[in-house]
Amino acid sequence: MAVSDHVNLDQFMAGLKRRNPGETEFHQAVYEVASNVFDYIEDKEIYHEMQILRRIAEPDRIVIFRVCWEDDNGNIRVNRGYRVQNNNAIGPYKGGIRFHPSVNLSILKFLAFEQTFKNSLTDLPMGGGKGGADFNPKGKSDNEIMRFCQSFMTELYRHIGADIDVPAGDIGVGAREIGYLFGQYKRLTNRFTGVLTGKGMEFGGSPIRKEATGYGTVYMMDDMLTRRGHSIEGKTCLISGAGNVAIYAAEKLIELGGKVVTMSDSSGYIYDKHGIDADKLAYLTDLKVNRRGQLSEYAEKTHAKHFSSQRPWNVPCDLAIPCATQNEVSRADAQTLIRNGCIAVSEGANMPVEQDGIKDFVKARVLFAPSKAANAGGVAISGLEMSQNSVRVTWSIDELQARLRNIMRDIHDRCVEFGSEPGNDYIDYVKGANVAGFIKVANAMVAYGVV
Ligand code: NDP
Ligand code: 2IT
Repeated sequence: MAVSDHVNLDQFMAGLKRRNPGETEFHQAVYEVASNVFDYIEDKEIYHEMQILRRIAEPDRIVIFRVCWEDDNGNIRVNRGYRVQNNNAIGPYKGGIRFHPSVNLSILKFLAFEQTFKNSLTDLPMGGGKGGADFNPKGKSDNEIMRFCQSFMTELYRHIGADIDVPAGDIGVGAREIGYLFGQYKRLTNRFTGVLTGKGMEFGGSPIRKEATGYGTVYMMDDMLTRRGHSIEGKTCLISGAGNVAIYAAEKLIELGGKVVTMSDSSGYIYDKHGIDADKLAYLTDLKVNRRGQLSEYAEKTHAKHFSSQRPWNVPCDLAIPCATQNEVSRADAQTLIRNGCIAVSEGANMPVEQDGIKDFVKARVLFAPSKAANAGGVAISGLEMSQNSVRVTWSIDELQARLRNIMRDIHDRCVEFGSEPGNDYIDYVKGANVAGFIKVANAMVAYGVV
């Protein structure tokens, strides 16, 4: 095979931007990985020769489709559905589905690209994918949600399968939506298979799937702090978001003796200087998950303050766990956190901190766990849900708790292995996660030759 001329990072990024114009989130995610991987592969000719990074940054396949549905007033509504199948070198495509009005190709390509490395880090056999629609679930009735999910699956079912592509939840897609999607898949194919994860316990779901992402993000925080002789006990923590990831991050943080003083949603954030305890969190969970309300109502019922349309990052803290959405921590927010004494950040959401903000955290030696490592606990338990479905068994809660804890510890340790530099005791977890995630996918692609 001919040895190709090496392109440098700038040339690589210029090519990526030319081929994917205007897709800023996708550019951002690829740059973060490429800037570390280019250093790592400098003296490893095979990865250059085989154009591995260029190939991982070109999705295997993208499906875009119309989703037509009827609202409760009899109006015909039209949305756009997507599935980005990024890479299946180490297992079937795997990754969530997002329903949010902001969903577009750039966001789903960034998420599918990230997922490829995240899933590799779990050490389970899963490739990377992501899907969704620009559908806004807010204010819709249960029947409207059901009709939308059924219409979405009526196209998607052709492209997925237990050994092909296994979607799950993400923003706007929780237990209710997974139930409707799975029901429609089963009806269309007459097959009961593990084609989705995050299912209800009655129909093949796994214990602790709903808790796994939030718990895992806190385990990563715990492992980073422990390595430096600190602990979560007594630390003040800012959490953003009030959805699946945020709620279970808060639960675990409180259990480990931390004090959670903020949570947020699209209405703004709440600040509870006494700390959100288990009872208040139960009230908040009922408000957000069962009644689909807004955090302003939480503030009315407790002593918390509600700050409309603002994010929580100016509140003094020791720890920060962003769990809402991408780019919710700007560079200025990162600098405020550093100034206020924050010592560690664990990303529950996907890519919540802007690129320059990450650089500032690293420069200030703030412990920083990037999302592809910190929030991998969710997809790890999804991978174990697939295993359980394949052999038609359900493992115990204790078994899954122990596996989640071990998987997160292994991910932490692999980040340390690949993120250490001689003579520097600060671990670059971003580099560690990118390089460790890359190696397994890259080696599988080398083994397959040019495909
Ligand atoms: P949910 O829909 O359950 O919760 C999302 C929360 O974030 C809600 O409180 C929502 O507010 C808020 N939010 C979402 N978008 C915005 C926005 N643009 N501005 C302000 N607030 C916003 O989603 P998840 O908890 O599942 O996902 C949160 C993050 O975690 C995402 O980045 C997702 O990709 C990531 N993630 C999720 C995993 C999972 O297993 N679910 C696994 C790994 C990562 P409101 O309630 O008002 O809508
Ligand atoms: O971003 C993610 O890792 C998820 N939304 C979960 C994916 C999954 O397949 O469980």
